[in-house]
Amino acid sequence: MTSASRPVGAARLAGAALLVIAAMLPLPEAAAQGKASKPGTVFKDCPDCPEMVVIPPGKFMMGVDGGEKDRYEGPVHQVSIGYPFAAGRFELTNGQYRRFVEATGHETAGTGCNVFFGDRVEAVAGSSWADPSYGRPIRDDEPVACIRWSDAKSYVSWLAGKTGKKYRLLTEAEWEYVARAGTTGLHTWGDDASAACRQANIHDKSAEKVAADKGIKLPYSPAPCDDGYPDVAPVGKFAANAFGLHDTIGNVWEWVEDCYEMPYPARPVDGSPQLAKGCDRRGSRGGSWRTDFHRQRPAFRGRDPEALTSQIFGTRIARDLD
Ligand SMILES: [Ca+2]
Ligand SMILES: [Ca+2]
Repeated sequence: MTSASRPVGAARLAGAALLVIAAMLPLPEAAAQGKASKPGTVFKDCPDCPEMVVIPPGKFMMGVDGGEKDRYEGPVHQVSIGYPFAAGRFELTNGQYRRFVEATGHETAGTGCNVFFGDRVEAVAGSSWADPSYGRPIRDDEPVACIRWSDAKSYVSWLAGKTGKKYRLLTEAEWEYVARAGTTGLHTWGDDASAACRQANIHDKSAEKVAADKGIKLPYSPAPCDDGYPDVAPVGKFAANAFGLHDTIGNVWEWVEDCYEMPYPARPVDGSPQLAKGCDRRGSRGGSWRTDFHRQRPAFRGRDPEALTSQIFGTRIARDLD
């Protein structure tokens, strides 16, 4: 079900209206510069910069004492984030990434992006963020995909230079904190799996039907609901979480700063990234429109080589407050 056709509560409508009004008004100077650390404040540092949301300091329990074979997600440990920061309200979009590429001439190298063809994945020569092989042109309001971890890093470095602000990737702990947004269960939508399609563009019944119509039996089961998007969705089509962020779970995986280390080391537990033990793989979080439903959890830890490009891999940026 799309947001356009979904019944919307009065409170949500009021919230959306406020955001629209806020977007139309000149930003107060403090907010425009990110100095207003009131949680939930939405700001951007230039007219076409990504919208950022102020996230409050807080504590949460990171991880799950379980996971798939060889993918232990624990030990569960308390993380104390003692500072406010800003996180992208949405995944980084094609339009935002395009401005970076046009300004810098940055090239995404590689042999081609990994693309899904039914039940198999194949690197397609010539495919790239500009053409992730959707079989149609990309839209500026869709999340950028087919970017390497290093491309995401190059983007935030450029944006930091352009704005004079401390843009960076989210750390793995920060990502789980903002994705949980106060929830403590396995899934952010609770125990009712059919509720997933109101929150996230995930592998759903619409995706299963598109595959079935082509005679393809996918290797894993969809969510027991229809989210209206068999493949990637424009950002912000699904409900925001309690921090005001959209699409943390689903749509595209989001590269984070950390080196993947399993199990979690004893440190850090203060929101900073785990970089001490080497980076043969980087963290990626949240699942995607083409991910097994059981991985669509805030604690699930993607782990992939920095140079990987995939049709279902993008990012979400962060920024230190002044
Ligand atoms: Ca979907
Ligand atoms: Ca996502």
